[in-house]
Amino acid sequence: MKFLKLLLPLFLLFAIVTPSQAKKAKKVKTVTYVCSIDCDHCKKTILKNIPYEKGVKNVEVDLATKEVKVSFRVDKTDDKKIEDAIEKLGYTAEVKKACCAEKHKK
Ligand SMILES: [Cu+2]
Repeated sequence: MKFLKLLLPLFLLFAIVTPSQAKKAKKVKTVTYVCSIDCDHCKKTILKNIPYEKGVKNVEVDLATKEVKVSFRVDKTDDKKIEDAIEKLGYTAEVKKACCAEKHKK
C-alpha cells in the first residue's frame, strides 16, 4: 500500500509531462494586404477568386480599410503568390506592415 502511494504521484507527473508532443498542425499563416479596392464590386471580385487560389483557407475583405486578410497554408503557397493573385485581378496589393503594437508584444 505504501508503495502504491509513492507510485501514484510519479504516475501523475508522467501524465502531465508526456502529452504536448504529437501536435502536427498544418501551418496556416494570415497576411493582411492593403489593396486598391473601393467598392462592392471589387470586394466580390476578390471573394470570387482568391479563396480558390492554391492553399488559401480563408479570405476576409474590409472595404472601409481596403484590407484583404488571407489565411493560407504555408506549405502550399506564400505571401508573394497571394499578392500576385490579387494583382492579377487588376488591383494593387501590398502586405500591411505590422505597427508598433505588434513589436511591443514580444
Ligand atoms: Cu470596385
